[in-house]
Amino acid sequence: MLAADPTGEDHAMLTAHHLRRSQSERIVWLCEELAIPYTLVLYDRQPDGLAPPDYKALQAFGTAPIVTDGELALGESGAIVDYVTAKHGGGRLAVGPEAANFADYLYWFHFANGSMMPARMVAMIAGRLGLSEENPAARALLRRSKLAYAVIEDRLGRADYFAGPELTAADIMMVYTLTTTRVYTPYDLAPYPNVRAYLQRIGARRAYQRAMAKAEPGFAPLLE
Ligand SMILES: N[C@@H](CCC(=O)N[C@@H](CS)C(=O)NCC(=O)O)C(=O)O
Repeated sequence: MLAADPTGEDHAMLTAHHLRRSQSERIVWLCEELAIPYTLVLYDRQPDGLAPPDYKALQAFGTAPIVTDGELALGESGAIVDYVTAKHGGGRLAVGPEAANFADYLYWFHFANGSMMPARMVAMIAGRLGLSEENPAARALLRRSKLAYAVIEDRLGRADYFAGPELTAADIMMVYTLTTTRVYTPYDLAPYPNVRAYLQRIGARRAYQRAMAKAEPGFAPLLE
């Protein structure tokens, strides 16, 4: 999957290690949006859902996503997105402090894994433990998912993309939390028309289509 780089920079060593149905789809999508050369390696989850030993061996914590770049093995979605945009993307898709939407960009970029993913994880664990909103402790925890969807719905009623009128790396971080995460914790998007319209905009992007076709062949992205 290596291609000639029009900037002449050496990106040939950047490898996105994608664990199927995981947050590492973000990195494939990012590389496609930036149109940078990269190598893609796919890994299947083990029966227990964990990454296989060869994935774990890439980096100390061993969770997806991981990229390798020469001698470097880097984990954590946010760190990787920042690294790839800065080091290989010439800063494209990032928003700097000079921009009026800098704070929005930072907020939504970090909301993805700082608030939304934990809320979805809590919902997943509650579901696996058979806890519903009938349980007072679970109700308090599950409220966070609802609140997260409510603030996202409000945001997407005021802007086409999370940071403003253009797609940014904040969207790269957020989209997984609204799509593939629903494989593990289904969530009815019917009450959220702005979220549904946003996901249609994302699904229409050629880079997103290419990324999902390469990263998740045979899997229809959860855009509805
Ligand atoms: N905060 C981390 C979370 C990484 C994470 O939990 N990844 C999951 C996939 S979505 C994983 O690797 N699961 C398999 C495993 O733990 O072996 C990040 O964004 O990189």
